[in-house]
This record gives sequence, C-alpha cells and structure tokens, in this order.
Amino acid sequence: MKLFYAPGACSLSPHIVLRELGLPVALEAVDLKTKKTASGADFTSVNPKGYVPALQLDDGEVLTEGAAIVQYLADKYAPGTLAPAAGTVERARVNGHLNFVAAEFHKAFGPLFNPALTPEAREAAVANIGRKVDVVDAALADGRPYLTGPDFTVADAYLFVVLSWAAPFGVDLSSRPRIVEFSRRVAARAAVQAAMAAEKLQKAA
Ligand SMILES: N[C@@H](CCC(=O)N[C@@H](CS)C(=O)NCC(=O)O)C(=O)O
Repeated sequence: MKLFYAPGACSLSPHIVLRELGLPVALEAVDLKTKKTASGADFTSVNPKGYVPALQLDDGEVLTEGAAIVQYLADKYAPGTLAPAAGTVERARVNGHLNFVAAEFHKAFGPLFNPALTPEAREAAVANIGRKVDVVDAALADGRPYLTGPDFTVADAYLFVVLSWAAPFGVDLSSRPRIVEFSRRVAARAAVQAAMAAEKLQKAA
C-alpha cells in the first residue's frame, strides 16, 4: 500500500491509522500546487480530484476520501479496534464524529487558506471554527479521553489533525483545556509520533 500525502495535511489521519495498525507504510509526497508527486508523476492520474489523501492498494486500486480510507483500514486490518463493528450504535457514533470532522470542522478552515482574505472574513471564519471546536469540546465534557469514550478511534486521529492546523493559522485554542489536553494525549501516542516524524512535522507540545 502506498499513501499519497502532503506533510501535515489531512492525509496525516490515514497515515496515523496505518501506523496505529502496525502496517508497512510507503509514502509518496504530493505537491498540492503543481499536482506532481515526489517521483514526478501527475497526481491527478492517481486521484483525479487532485487532493490528498489517496491510498493505492497493492493490486493498484486507489481509495480516496480520508474518512473512507481510515474505515477501510480499521475494518480490514483490526476489526473492532480503531472502529467498532459496522452496524452497531457505537460505530454510528464514530461515523458521526468522522463525518463532522470531515464535512464541518475540516472545511471550516477552508477560508483561512485564502491569502486574500479580508480581516472581516477572517474573523467570521475563526468564529465558525470556534463553533465547531465547541462541538467536539462538548463531546469530551464528561472527562472521556477520546471522542467516543476510553478507546482511541479513527475519528480521534482525524480530529487531532484538524486541531493541529489551529496554531499555524493563529487560531487560539488555549481557552479550551479539554481540547488542549486531547491534542497532547493523541500527540503522545507512539503511532502519532512516528507519523509526524516521518512527515518531518514538529512534535506537538
Ligand atoms: N474530501 C476530501 C478532502 C481532502 C482535502 O481537502 N485535501 C486537501 C489537504 S487537507 C488537499 O489536498 N487540498 C489540495 C486541493 O484540493 O487542491 C477528504 O476528506 O479526503
């Protein structure tokens, strides 16, 4: 299997999951501006949508969409561990968080990638991000270590990655101690440390 990724992008989520599962990880970086991969290939021939992550399986099949990739990996290689069994309420809860992170929280950062953003638009975008953070903060309110309880799941991996974009974009999360602690807890996992080191990312504090 080969993961097409960009350092620190949402592809870090399946990267973490691959390492959590102890699977061999072949990585190929993608320049998201030029759509060229590190080997000089045209990335749009791998994923016509032009974005990471893309996971190329050993038979050549390519999976896209981070939420789908992490569920495929969890179900295939360690059923019931990083994602509860399909068809259970517990799985639906993990899927709910995954979908929220993908469709709501991840996308809330979109405006901040625009260098021409006005101060007013930035303020609105940051406020919107804050509302999404409030949702995941509330999920942790009973003191649980991870989104759905005591066990780390694929949804936590994705949430960790999106939370990691806050500081570089100047979004201050320090007033939310549960979120700060969540990020520290996930960052301390061996698989996360290994994935971040492989992507040459600074370890979270
Ligand atoms: N719906 C996709 C979105 C993936 C996505 O937004 N990838 C970003 C990096 S985090 C990207 O590659 N952007 C470059 C582009 O869209 O051209 C998913 O959930 O996997």
